[in-house]
Amino acid sequence: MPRRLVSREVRGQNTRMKRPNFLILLTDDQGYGDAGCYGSTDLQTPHFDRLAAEGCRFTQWYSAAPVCSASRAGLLTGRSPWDVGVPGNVSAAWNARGLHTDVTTLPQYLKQAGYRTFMSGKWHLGQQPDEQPHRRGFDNWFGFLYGCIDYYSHVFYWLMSDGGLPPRHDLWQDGQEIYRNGQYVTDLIADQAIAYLRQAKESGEPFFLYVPFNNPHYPMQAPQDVVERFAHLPEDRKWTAALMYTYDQAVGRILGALEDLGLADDTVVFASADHGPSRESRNWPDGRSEDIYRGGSTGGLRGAKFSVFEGGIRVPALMRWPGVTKPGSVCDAITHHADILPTFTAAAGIAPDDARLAGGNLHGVLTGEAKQVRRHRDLCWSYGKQRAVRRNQWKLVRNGRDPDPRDGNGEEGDRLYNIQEDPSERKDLCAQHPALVKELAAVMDDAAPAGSRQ
Ligand SMILES: [Ca+2]
Repeated sequence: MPRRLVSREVRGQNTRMKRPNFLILLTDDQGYGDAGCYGSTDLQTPHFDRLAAEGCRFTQWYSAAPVCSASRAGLLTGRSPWDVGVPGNVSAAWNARGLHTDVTTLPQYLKQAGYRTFMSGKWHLGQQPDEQPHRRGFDNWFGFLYGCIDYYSHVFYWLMSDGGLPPRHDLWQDGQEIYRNGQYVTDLIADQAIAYLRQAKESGEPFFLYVPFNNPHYPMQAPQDVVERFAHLPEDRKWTAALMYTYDQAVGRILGALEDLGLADDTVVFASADHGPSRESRNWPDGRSEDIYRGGSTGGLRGAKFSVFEGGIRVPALMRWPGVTKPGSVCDAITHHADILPTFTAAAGIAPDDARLAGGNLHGVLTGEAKQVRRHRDLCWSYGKQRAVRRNQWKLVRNGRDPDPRDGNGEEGDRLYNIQEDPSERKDLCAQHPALVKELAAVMDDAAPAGSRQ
């Protein structure tokens, strides 16, 4: 263990951290098995893994949804995505609307507590002028508004032959279009985050820095020398490995800056993913439409992106909170993106008392004082016709879908699984526990009624 880490822990224990800074690092389509600290042996993620060694690794962390926009809506509002206008992905259509503008976001809450706020990376919660990050709680921001961009030209594209849209340049600073043609966007996102850390250090004010990367989302682009590092892997895994590598290098630079600036002791770092890996054929760099892409790993869980099975919503998650999390600790509690807002706002001293919040404060499970997170109701998911609800070891899944045809098409109707004994969700126990099924179905119907928008 490096010497400076030891000294930081000692200081963290002796001086109770007041109003910590918050840093969120988010990946796009990183599966539960896509990191060394989650069992991968072929990826290289030493900086991400270092957060696990220095903080807490979660084994049952859930994203708010199996798609980009809805997941981010849950993370940044603490509410159910379909409850805040984002039941699925925000469309790129010119007149599409995103996250409801009357919903208070995490950066807005933190600004009420005197925090500075900055975003560097992907937004995907609404591209209209009143929906952009600087109108939704971020003092300043850098990045892109749509679901993904070319890593070098920063053009949003969707194959025209796939019912898509014409290419559109999508790189912005505080709502003004900027051009950084030829520069790898992962590096640009890290550069902006590091520049912001320097400013924040100078100001002496507490800050919230949100860094949602494009990686390892398509288009699969990385410097040639990085791709060649993974040339020995299967073709699809090679690309995911390259994109996870460039992400990890960026994380290393940001964490290094945090330490060099003397901010690490006072900063809570949370690193996670928006949802499980993508099986979409457009992941293939050559645009092959007939081949399922299996470059991302769910770590053996069923499902993937677009599915409420575990592989679609259970994600890697690490938290380093000096003085709160123990180095190298593992948390098995059921935890969720919506827990971030209640946790961070409480630490900032402004916990909102809102029954519409889907999450609860993580502090107790982080210190070991509590076994479970207290929430207003059981955690629910809704995407299209799919529904899921989790209570203790039980998970009820309705119309669960398998995005990889190799696994079948999923099943219509309700299925009850014991996630502790059957994490791959294969053994339906509805017949054995009819009363529980009825109870969980009622929770699910109440949270996300059938017919609610996708
Ligand atoms: Ca995504």
